[in-house]
Amino acid sequence: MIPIKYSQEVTEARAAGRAIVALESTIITHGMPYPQNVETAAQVEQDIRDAGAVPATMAVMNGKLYVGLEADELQALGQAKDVAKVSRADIAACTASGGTGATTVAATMIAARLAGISVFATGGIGGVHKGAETSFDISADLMELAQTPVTVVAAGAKAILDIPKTLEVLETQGVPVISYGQDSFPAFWSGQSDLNAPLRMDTAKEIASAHAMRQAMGLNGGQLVANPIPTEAQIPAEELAPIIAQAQSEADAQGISGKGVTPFLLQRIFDLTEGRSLVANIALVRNNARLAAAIAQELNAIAG
Ligand code: PSU
Ligand code: MN
Repeated sequence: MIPIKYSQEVTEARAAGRAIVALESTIITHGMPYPQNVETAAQVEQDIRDAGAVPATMAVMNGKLYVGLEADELQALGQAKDVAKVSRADIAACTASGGTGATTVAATMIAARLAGISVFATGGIGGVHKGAETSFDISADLMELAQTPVTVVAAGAKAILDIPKTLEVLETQGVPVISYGQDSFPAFWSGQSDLNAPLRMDTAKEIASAHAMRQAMGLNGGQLVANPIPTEAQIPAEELAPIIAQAQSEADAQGISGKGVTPFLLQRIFDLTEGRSLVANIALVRNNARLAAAIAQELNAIAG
C-alpha cells in the first residue's frame, strides 16, 4: 500500500475529472531561497488555477506521498531545514522510513504517474553536467523521461549543464524533445541556444495529441517540452557564461559532487547575479505553468 495523501482541491479535481498539473518541490527546498520559494510556489499554483487546471505540488512528508499541498503544508516545507532531495533512487526508501523529502523532476514524474497525472510544469530539468565524461554526473531526470509517461514542461536546460550532451542522451533514450513555438532549443535564462530541438510544436493541442499517441502506441516514457523564457525576462548568455564558469570551478575546487552539485551551482549563480537569476527563474516557471495547464486540458479533451 502506498500512503498517498491528496490535497482537498486535488481530491475534488479527481472526482470531477478535471485537468491537473503536477509541480515539483525540490525547486522550493533546493532551488530558491525562503521566502521567495514559498511565494513563487503559491503564485505558480495560482497561475495554473487561473489557466483552468488544478495544481498538485508533490512531496514526501513524514512517510506520506503528498499529491497537492495545503497552504500551511507548503509554508512548512518551504521553511524546513535540511530536507532531503529525493529522486528515483530514494523516493521509496524515504517514504517507507517515514521520512520527509522534496521531489526532483524524476521523483515528481513517479508521483504523478501514481496519481494518474500526465502533465508536469517545472523550471529546468536536470541533465548531463559539464565534465560528465570524467564525473559521470548525468541526472536521473533523463532516464525518467524515457520510462514514465508524463509530459514535462521546462524552459530547456540550464547553461550549468552540457546542453549538446543532454540532447544526445535524450535522443539515445528515445525521449521526444519539443521546442514550443520556435526551432531553437531554449537555454533556460535565454530563449535561444545554438541548437535546434529535434521537434517543434506551436500549440498545446499538438503536444497533447503526441502524448496520447505515444500512449496508444505503447511507447514508454514522457515528453520534454522546452518553452522559451518570456523575452523581457531573459538574461543574455554572454553575461552568464563567466558567472557559470566561476560557480563551476568553485564546485570543483570544493569537491562538491552527487546531489549537491545542482543546488550549489544554483545558489552561487543567485549570489553572483545579485538575485537576478531568481527573477528570471520565477518568470519562466510561471510561463511553463500556464502552458502545462493548457496541455493538461487538451489531453483531458482527447481522453473525453
Ligand atoms: N534545475 C533547475 N532548478 C532546479 C533543479 C534543476 O534549474 O531546481 C532541480 C530539479 O528538481 C531537478 C534536480 O530534478 O534539480 C536535478 O538534480 P540532479 O542534477 O542532482 O539530478
Ligand atoms: Mn547529478
